Amino acid sequence: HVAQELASQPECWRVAAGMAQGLAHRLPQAGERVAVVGCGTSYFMAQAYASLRESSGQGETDAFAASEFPAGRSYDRVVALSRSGTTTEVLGLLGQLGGSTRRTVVIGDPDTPMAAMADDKAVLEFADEKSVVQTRFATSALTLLRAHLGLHTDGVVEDAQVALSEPLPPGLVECGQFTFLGQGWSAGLANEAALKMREAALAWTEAYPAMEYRHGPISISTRSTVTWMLGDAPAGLMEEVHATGARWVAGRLDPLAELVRVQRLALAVADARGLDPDRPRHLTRSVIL
Ligand code: F1P
Repeated sequence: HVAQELASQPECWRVAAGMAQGLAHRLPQAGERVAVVGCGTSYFMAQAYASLRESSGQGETDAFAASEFPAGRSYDRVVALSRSGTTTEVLGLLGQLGGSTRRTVVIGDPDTPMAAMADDKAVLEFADEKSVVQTRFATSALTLLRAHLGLHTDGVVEDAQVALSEPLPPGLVECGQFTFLGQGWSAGLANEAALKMREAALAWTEAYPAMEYRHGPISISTRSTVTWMLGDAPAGLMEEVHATGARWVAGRLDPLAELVRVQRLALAVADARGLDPDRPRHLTRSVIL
């Protein structure tokens, strides 16, 4: 399933971006104080969206893993991202919020407990997935939210098509360790890139905000490390990474489309290791306590 779902992302993103206007009144309004929450992949998309919204000047926006929401903190609106609509920590949090907080959910399935608890819903049924390992739901949810912010997303669908059709850089599959770096909103995408490599390929991966990598983590870098920068690299970082002997991969595409390239790498590494990405070890499609 995951290979087919991954490949459908350009079309899903086109649909998601096209829904933004019609859903505008159900999504965060300019000036609201917003918290965005989720678990796993959905949390990393929350990080990316929070950074985009805050930097676009539309209002203070914090991202939390649903289990780490600070008790007692009040927001105008909490936006929960969840493909399944059933994840325990998200449901628990939505149930605890005070009446003055608006609950907004971005979900894949309308017929779920999360949908029933929400004041506002954005349902992306077309992007729902059979796989355990998430690809298109998460990226489509982020595309909807990005388009709702009015950010320039022309070209992202085309970039995703390029990401699907171009060969991956040669030799990556044999590498022993994968580090993903991002800055601003792409720091959340770097976290998601690392998670894909773990879930699908059981690979040793790490992820950092780009400049943080210099403050200790770079000590593990060797000739068998791949360091993949999602988005523009801070000046001088590539040279520092090269000096460790590591391979540097720079993203030319929109960072969300770069994530598609990493999803493909995760499947390629899984294949090389004899793993079935449709049966990831120890994982379930929805994590319920
Ligand atoms: C999120 C989640 C992730 C995990 C895996 C399956 O669920 O459980 O934590 O990484 O990809 O999905 P959801 O709340 O988005 O359904």
